Amino acid sequence: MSLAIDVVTIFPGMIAGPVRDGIVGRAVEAGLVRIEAHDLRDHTDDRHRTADDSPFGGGPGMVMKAEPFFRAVEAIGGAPAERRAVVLLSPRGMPFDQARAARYATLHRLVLLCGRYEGIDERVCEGLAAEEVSVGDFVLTGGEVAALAVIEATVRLLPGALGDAASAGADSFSDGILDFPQYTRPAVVRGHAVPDVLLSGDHGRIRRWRRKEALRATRERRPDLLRKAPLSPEDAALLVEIESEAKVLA
Ligand code: JF5
Repeated sequence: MSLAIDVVTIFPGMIAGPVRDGIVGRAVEAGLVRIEAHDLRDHTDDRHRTADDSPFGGGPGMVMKAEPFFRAVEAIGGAPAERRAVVLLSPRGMPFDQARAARYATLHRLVLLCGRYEGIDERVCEGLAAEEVSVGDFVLTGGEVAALAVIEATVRLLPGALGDAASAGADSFSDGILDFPQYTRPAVVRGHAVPDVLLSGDHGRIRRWRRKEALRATRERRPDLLRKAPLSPEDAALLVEIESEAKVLA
């Protein structure tokens, strides 16, 4: 049984276009995943197809009404609860990460709900047992771009989605730290040379250099990841080197 992804949105075109391209489009073509965007307004019940209303308790802006989301998800239909997730994209959500993408890639059904304005009536989350998820600490104008990020991160993990050359196992985050830097021809670009070690043909030295630069980037940019990552005794030794190099520069 393959994965089906259903997106509920007032802008289905924001999803339908992007999922035709690239790795995701190819996975759809290959039958690894079905992706459908549903217009929330098809599940409203007034002449104006109203999807929002003013907030109880007052305040600025509008809140998305609950009932159209309930109807949309009922129309989508189910899968066994342990093989399905309903996910609401919002800056209030739990952080989306590689582990969550890996879990979504094991499901039969993933339902993504896109909010806009000041948010979605809280009873949608309660009533549909939805998990509220955020793709980062910033505010978008709607959940659609966040839903696309979840779709990409999930679909590329489906068996067969990446060519045999590429592999999801070799990415940033597959071992909890950032990737090492990459270089390609020519050997000098606008006066900037490739590190000599990468031209040496010495695969032991290259492996060690890459691990060290991955650790250096993680220490510099994402010290939070470094504290959680499973580090070997060799990693610890490389970090000591990096630390003393950083002191010299300081
Ligand atoms: C949204 C209310 C949803 O801005 C986001 C978002 C940021 N990270 N992950 C999702 O979603 C749109 C904005 C305001 C609900």
